[in-house]
Amino acid sequence: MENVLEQIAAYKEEIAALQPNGAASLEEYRIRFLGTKGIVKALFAEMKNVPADRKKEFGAILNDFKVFAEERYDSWKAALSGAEESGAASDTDLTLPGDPLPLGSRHPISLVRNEILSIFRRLGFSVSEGPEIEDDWHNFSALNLPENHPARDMQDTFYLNQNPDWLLRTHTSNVQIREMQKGKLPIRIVTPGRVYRNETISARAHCFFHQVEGLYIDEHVSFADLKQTLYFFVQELFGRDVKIRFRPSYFPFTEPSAEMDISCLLCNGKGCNVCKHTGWVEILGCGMVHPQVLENCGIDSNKYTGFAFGMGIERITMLKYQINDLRLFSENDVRFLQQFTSSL
Ligand code: 2NL
Repeated sequence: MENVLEQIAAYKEEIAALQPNGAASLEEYRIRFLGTKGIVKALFAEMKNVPADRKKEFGAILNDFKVFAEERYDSWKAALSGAEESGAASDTDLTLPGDPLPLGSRHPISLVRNEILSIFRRLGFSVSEGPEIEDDWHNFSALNLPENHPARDMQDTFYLNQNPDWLLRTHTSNVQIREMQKGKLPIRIVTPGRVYRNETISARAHCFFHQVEGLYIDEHVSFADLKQTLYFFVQELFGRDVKIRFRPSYFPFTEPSAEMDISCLLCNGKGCNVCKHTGWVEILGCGMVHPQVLENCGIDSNKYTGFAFGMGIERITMLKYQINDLRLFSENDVRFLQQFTSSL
């Protein structure tokens, strides 16, 4: 009994001398003194060894000690959480404004591509993508480009050194060829993507650029469908007042073929530098898919017809934002890029 009382007095002194210095030591204290296997519990277990006539005295001392240990714990804990809330433990001034996170902007090519795709999606076209490294057949042969066609020339096409049958695609038609080969009809797709041509870099030419091509194949698709689709497209992109005209043209993969002009956005058709005083600017090439191209992909050209078109995104972006040098698109000068914002 006397031993236990001495022990209690020693614990009391020990607790009184403790300094709170963190949540970990607070928890250590709780476990040691107040836990289910802690000192307070153990002292209460001593009760059974105390002679009956001293139980009341011992019980009172023990209870005092328990209350003392608990109070120390509570005030220590309160001091700690108070320090956390007020930030007193660090020198951070929580009232200072935060560091701004600068928002990037989309590349103008991405903005215009997204706008183009969203217009065609509303017409029921779906978006399809494919490989930039392609074989000769999917890029050229299937499209009715004869073996000796100038577009296949080393000057225009990047061939891979490892295998001269492989090349960097020169248009996104390869995606449409692959879609046609799947044999699921009808087809109504637009194919955005980067394409490559071996050209000397200047204000008007680059070794890569971006295209959106479109393809619609079903029974009874006509040139009238092509005209209405493209007319709707340019009205959505450039506004209701835009006018269009078609000029006959030639592509090996379409027959008949045409180039489509829109009335000049800058001078409204009166004549300026952009339209070279003609009032019109070319924006895309198009035509009815050549029957041989359909047959090359296993589609019955007696049953099915289709139209196709292709446009350069850079060209349309330059028109829309009056940009006069293609190189700006690939130099990543933030002073140029920061000027473009949009929801798309
Ligand atoms: C242009 C002209 C064009 C096509 C692309 C095409 C694709 C298939 C079959 C038939 Cl798989 N045609 N694409 C048709 C006409 C013109 O692009 O000036 N592009 C920048």
